Amino acid sequence: MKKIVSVQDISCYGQCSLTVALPILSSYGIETAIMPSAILSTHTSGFKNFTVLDLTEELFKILNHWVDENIKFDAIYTGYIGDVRQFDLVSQAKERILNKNGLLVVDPAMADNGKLYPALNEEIVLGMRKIVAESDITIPNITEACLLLDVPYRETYDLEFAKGLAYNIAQMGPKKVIITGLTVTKGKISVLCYDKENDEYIYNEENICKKSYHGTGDIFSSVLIAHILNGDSINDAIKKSMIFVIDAINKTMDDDSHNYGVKFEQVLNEK
Ligand code: PXL
Repeated sequence: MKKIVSVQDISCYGQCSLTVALPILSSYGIETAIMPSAILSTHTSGFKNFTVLDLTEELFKILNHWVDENIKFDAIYTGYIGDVRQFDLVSQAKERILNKNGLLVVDPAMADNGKLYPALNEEIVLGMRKIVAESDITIPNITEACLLLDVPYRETYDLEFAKGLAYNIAQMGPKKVIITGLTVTKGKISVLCYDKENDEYIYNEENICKKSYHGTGDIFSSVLIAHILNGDSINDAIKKSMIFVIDAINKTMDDDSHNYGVKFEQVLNEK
């Protein structure tokens, strides 16, 4: 049984970060530990006056205790990080609690639709660059890919532009760069992976969904990591993760009162 630790916040309400990563990874038979980076009343997109309790100092204590207990993981999966000190924590965790052939997977969850999330700033972008450089796999959306490379965000672009982003992020360090949320063909949503070890691009397209929702990036990353840890090829893992997210959106779209996240639980029950 594979063992993973996920470093991201608990948004107590809103179907994102740890409240989606934990159930999804567990349902795929992966033992999942957590390093809750902060506790927020809700996520920060679409809710006003959310509360935040930072847990940075606690995370260092948790790490030290796990080192004393000789606890190790097959993967570390990071998502939204709200405090710059936590980038060092991730680097230390890689050194101290990741198995020799373990994977550091960084979803640099910090921006969407051309904008940083409301509570974040440029220092977070710099920190994300540092842990992306140390990662084995990174999963930015197109906005995050532009921020990682300091390239101006564009609403329209072609596949060559996306390939350039993926290639250049791979030069920062990671072996695989998976860019999500691309629209290079009208009416389609796509994901592009650059696999540096095989010097190959893997491209998948699906029909676009009529609505977009918060938290779908976290769901995509969690399903993707589950498939990778369970031994699927990267292409199969990407395809299955795309279908999972699209199914979850389809199950949510007819409920106008449910606009803060998607009903991924129903997809989990059917798989
Ligand atoms: O889904 C990314 C995410 C995670 N955690 C928090 C967020 C966001 C996006 O806004 O605000 C707290």
